[in-house]
Amino acid sequence: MREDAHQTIYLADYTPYGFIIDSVALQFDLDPHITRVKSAIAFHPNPEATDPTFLLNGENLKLISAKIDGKPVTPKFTAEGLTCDVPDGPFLWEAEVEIDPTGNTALEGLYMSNGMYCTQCEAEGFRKITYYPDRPDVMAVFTVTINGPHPVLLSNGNPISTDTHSAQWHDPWPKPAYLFALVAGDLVAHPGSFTTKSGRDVALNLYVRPGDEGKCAFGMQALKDSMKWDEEVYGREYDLDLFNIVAVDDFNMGAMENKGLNVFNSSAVLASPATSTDMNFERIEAIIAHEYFHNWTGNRITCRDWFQLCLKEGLTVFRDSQFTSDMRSAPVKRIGDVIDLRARQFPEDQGPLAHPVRPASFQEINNFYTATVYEKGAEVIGMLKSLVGDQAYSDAVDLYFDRHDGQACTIEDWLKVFEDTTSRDLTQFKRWYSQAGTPCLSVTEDWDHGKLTLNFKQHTPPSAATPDPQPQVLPIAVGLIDQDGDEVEPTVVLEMTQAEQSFVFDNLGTRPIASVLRGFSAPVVLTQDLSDADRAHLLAHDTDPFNRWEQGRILARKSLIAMILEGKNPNKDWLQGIRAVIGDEHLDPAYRALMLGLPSQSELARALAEDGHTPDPDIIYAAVETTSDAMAKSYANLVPTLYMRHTVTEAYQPNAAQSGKRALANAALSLLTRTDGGTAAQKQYDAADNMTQQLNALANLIRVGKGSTALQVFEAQWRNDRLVMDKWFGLQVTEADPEDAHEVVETLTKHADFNWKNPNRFRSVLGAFAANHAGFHHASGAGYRLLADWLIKLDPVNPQTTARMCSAFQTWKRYDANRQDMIKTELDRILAQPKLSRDTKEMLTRIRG
Ligand code: 0A1
Ligand code: ZN
Repeated sequence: MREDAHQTIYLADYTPYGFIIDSVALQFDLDPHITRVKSAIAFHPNPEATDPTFLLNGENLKLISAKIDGKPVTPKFTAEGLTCDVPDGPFLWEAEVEIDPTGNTALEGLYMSNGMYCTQCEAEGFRKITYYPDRPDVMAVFTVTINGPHPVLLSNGNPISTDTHSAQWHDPWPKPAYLFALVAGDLVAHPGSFTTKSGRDVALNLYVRPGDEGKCAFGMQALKDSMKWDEEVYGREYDLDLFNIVAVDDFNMGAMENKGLNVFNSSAVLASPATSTDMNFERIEAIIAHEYFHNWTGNRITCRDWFQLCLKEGLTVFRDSQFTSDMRSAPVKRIGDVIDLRARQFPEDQGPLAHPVRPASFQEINNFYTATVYEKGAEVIGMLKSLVGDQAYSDAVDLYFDRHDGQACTIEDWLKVFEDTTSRDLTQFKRWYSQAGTPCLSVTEDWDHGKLTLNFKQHTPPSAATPDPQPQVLPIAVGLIDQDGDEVEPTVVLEMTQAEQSFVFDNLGTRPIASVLRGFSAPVVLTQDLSDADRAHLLAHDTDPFNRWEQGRILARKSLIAMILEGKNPNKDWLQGIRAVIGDEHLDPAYRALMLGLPSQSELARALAEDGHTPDPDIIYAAVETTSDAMAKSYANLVPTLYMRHTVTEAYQPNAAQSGKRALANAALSLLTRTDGGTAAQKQYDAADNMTQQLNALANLIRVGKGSTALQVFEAQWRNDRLVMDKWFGLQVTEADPEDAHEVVETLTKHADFNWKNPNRFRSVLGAFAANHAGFHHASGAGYRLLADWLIKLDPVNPQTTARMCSAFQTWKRYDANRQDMIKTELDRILAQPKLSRDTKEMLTRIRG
């Protein structure tokens, strides 16, 4: 057991493991309370290692027996697990341990969910199953025997024998322990098949609990689409005869890429039109793709150590976003990703939790499955691709697969394939992996007789993680739009490497408007010296869909901030500019729906804080409400047509075309509700035959205070569907008036179905509460107290989910002294809990600063 709860682990201290594993045989005798795990592991010394200590990690294990080469041994227990004297040459370690899957509420290692056994081993969960070198650079071939009275007994790889109550599995591909998986239970399979481009027939199964069979078809199709896409775009074929996915109700994250046996949070795989929204469908498609793509970027080539997490995660997020762009609309996906990056990664990068994409140290690795590692990690790959170009990117990635297949790698290995294929020196680019903080980029212009000079300056605010940031390599995509709205310079990627740098565009007739950072070509905060009229011009004419949207967004933000700080009315030019776009029938409805979105309240709080103001959550809330009312009024003659025209009447399909229309119709409905008091929403609710329509209608009814009957009807209809009930819980919190949000939360947590030990249910209420900006930041401090109470309650049961939710407090220094004091009190109260988990302690200590 790790007794030293605060040991910091450093990237710089990496040393290879002292032994190589030739084979692993495991036998599980399943029992809900006393599961026996027998292991037989063949080791030989690693000639490349300098430290010959034989250390096996172990946590919460009861050792029954241990043998080396058949002779009983008495190991020494350490903070990490155990050590033992071993022979100089090859030897066989055999052990038997006892574990308690039912008592494992942390959902790491082997645990139970609704009567089924399942495992979660990333990052360090395997050590809760048996004694083992639980580190990603130790890769081995596993053979697994499972004994238990369950119809379905699954592990990684291919089945080699299956009897009633016993199954044997063999995974021919060497893998680190974090990719191990076992599932056992009374499950039903939704089968499918795929033939790879070289003709290998792969059996596919989606295993679910009885009753969920009707929610499998979409996930299965998404899996087939992903397999095909990875062959076509990356040339990567699947490498086993079988690919299994299992849906589990109790899961800390979205899903897990275990070799040949992906385990999914049921919310990330089960879908049907009646129970899932369009957004659910899109998310499920993306997560299935993500986990499948890990088979090459993560499993065949894995990470040397956990500091390299972004090697697999950044690249795999980048790949899944390419997939979604190809399956759906690329501009809509890009805008969604940027909204998400700004909402989740920017606050992390600009606050006390800031860390580089490749952190240099950690206490609890589970705390580093962050938006920085994942989403900024993906942005870094995108920048690399735009710097080297599409062909060179593809050549470099091919070389990566050729050179490193079967290895546990580092970011250095990844960058080297780019250096070798392009002859570029990526030393400076590597700062993206080692520096925390969001760079601030500013641009000014000089115009001189047909010559436009763009003068850029970059500066990254220092942080505890990076006290002295150096200039980054910034790919800045720029195009020029003239006064007639024509593009006079198509997109070029400027490569900025210095703190200050100018770029010249020559031979221009009249002075154009610069469309800068097209496609959000680098994850920075851009300040551009553009008049509102120029922004409105780009909103109307920019050929880059991202920047067109971005100009509308900036104008909206400026309008809102002027209202918040100076009590101004909504900016008429912005309202008019947006009207032209949303009324343009040539544009994709999904894109027009995005144009109707406003910056979130927390984004406004961040923008205010960036400009040196103290955000007042109540004033921000009021400004967003007033602006939405103004939009409803200003577009009143357009909204009913928009709504009617885009209400889909054909049979529901979760595809991009239909979901885009529904997104626009629902954006229109939320404006319409502001003028008709909920009549159209009630009609939509009553007529809805799919969850997108039903849930949106319900949200609008709650917003105008007419939701109570519909909420009761909804509950009666969906009482037995846990995923839909998560929505029912969540929506009431999201849509709650900030004044009563904490009371709504208190009432919901007393509901008989509020099973707080289930991470999805906990997040549906407390996670949604943290996202209700003005409700959570209520001036009384009731919101802070309430969340802290629940974090204190959850921590002993599930440290990982508790620690992740602590990030609700990460922006505390933005707010006024009163709120800061109240938050500090709550942080200290949680920190003072005896036996606080390492996860939560590390998070709160960093947040507290
Ligand atoms: N590797 C998975 C995410 C994941 C990470 C940790 C987990 O438990 C601590 C579970 C899943 C992915 O990227 O999808
Ligand atoms: Zn991943």
